[in-house]
Amino acid sequence: MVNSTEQQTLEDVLADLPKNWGRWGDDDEIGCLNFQTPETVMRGVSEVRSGKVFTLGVPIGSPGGDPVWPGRSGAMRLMTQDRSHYIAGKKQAMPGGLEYADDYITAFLQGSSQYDALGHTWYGDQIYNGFDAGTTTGGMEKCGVDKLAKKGVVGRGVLIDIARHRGKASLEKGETFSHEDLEAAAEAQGTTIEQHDNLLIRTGWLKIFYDEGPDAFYSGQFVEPGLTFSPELVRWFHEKEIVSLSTDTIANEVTMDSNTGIALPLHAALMRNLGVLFSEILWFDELAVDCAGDGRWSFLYAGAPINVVGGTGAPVNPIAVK
Ligand code: UVW
Repeated sequence: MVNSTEQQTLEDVLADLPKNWGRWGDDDEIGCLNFQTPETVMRGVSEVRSGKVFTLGVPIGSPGGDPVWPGRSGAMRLMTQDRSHYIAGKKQAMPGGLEYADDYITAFLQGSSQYDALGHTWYGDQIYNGFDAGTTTGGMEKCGVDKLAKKGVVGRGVLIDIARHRGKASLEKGETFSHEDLEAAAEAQGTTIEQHDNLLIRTGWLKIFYDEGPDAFYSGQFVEPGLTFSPELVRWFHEKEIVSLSTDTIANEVTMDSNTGIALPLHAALMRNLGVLFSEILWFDELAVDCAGDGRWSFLYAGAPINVVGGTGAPVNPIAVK
């Protein structure tokens, strides 16, 4: 338990826990994505039964705003030309009469459904695989999201609906769950979390943003519900060799670990030390309803972040095929 006078550090808490540094060589920048092979992709393909497709990305640039980590802002989309430009005589149709509309967005690369690059977070001056944290300066020289984009993430996906398991529309602020809760929910759902899976967890948290609005979502202290740190949980991820972790929250874990007083310890233990891919701000509601309907919670999962050179993360609209 935390000593109330002394702040524990990630160095203390994670010292004896597993790391995958060097496992795939000193140059590796894709971590647990190395577990993805033609065989694991085909294991995902073998889950397809009906051809039903679910897209898991949230809207980008919604008029009501997009859910983002406090301090970031949602995407802004701006038109550079549209029909009004032709009417005003500012643009001429192309030879033959073709006209077109154009726009651009300004957006945090972490500000919508996205994959984090493996170098996105660190402690102790080193990012994943021991690269110097200085390599993040001015752009991700190492472990940028482009490295993940080139390979893409494809394989068996399994959805664990913790909110449904607990009989709630949404988990509450700061509500936690462990790997044991994931296993219990999987058993209740009649599914299994397997080696090399892409693990999707539904908490219902983003529903609050979309159903009740940003004021309700951000009211009071920002403490999302989510997975909570324990040494056993880190070992469970290590043994399961989970490729990617995706949730319908902004940061994939409870914001503040109440036992240690450490913020976002799983970004350190799982992403930085094990190389587990993090994908955040996803939408699982329609998929969850369908899974509850047919009792099948596993599917082919496919997601590739857009290929932003040196990016700390990048948007993705993953697809589940049942
Ligand atoms: C932070 O970087 C704080 O969180 P996220 O991984 O959600 O972008």
